[in-house]
Amino acid sequence: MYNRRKFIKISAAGASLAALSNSAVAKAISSTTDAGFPIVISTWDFGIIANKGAWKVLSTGGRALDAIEAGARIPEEQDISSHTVGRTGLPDRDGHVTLDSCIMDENGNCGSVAAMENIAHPISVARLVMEKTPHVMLVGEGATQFAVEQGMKKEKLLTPESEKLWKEWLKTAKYAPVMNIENGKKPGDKYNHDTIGMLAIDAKGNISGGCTTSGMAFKLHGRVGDSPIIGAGLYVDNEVGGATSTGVGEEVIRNVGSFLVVELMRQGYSPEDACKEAVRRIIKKKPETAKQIQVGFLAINKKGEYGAYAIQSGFSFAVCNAQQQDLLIKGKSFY
Ligand code: SD4
Repeated sequence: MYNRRKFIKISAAGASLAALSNSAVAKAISSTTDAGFPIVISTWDFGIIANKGAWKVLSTGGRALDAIEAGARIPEEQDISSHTVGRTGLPDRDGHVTLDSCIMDENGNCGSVAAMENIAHPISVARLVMEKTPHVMLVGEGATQFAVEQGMKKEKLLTPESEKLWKEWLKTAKYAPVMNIENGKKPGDKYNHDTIGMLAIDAKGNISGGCTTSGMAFKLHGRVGDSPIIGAGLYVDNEVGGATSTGVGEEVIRNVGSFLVVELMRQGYSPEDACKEAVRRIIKKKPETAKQIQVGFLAINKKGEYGAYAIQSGFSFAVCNAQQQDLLIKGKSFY
């Protein structure tokens, strides 16, 4: 089924976001949007390139799960500007690039890898965990070993540029991973660390989601964020919708954020209102911390309506459907 109708109420145009991508149309959204399906939505500005990969699958009648994997692999492979996903991710405090990812399908199946090294495509390993093992999650060396056994290439991931940035950080930065504020940027914002979280609905109306990240830059070795945790960084219920998160994963885990968003949608909240309520709970529990960090949620419901909400301004998400392949929307925020 292609798009039935679309209601986008535009408020002020997001001029600063327009600069993020030449092809992107950046707009502030003031209501939920019914976009129908197939559709794919993804966090941050690099969601545009990920969506394009997913759209190749969705627009030809493919399955949402395949679209998620195809889309997430693009920033894992290519996004040399971000240093937050896959091959170009920044390392931990000790110089290891450790990757977190998970994936979930329309049947409630899920797979995940955490703190995995030397494999560039954690989203694909997460899918293999889901499909080829009786488990949900593999971590560290076990995840790498499994990936290699499945035929994936083991390689050094620390790029010369990431190594340089890490060495610079070692010289000056105090070790404080959650509050890793450099140059006035907030932890969890797009300058510090971003995750690509993706949600797709295919032509049959089935929902899948995935997320992939190198997590918090210069984190403690072994630190795992929300992105590979089902219910925190991602949750899909094919009867209701899906949600994913970005930002400081510790706060998302504490509030089981993505599960909460989906459960709120089950109770009748719109995607945007569900995301707003999940953000509100994070702020309510730790108001002072919340002022200093970014957390954002992105959600879609069974009808293809989508929405997002973040603690801080600056959160963006990308939308791709039959009408538009490169829409970039500015998420609303509390601050
Ligand atoms: C984490 N949530 O590891 C991820 C990183 C992220 O914007 O999304 N940053 O905590």
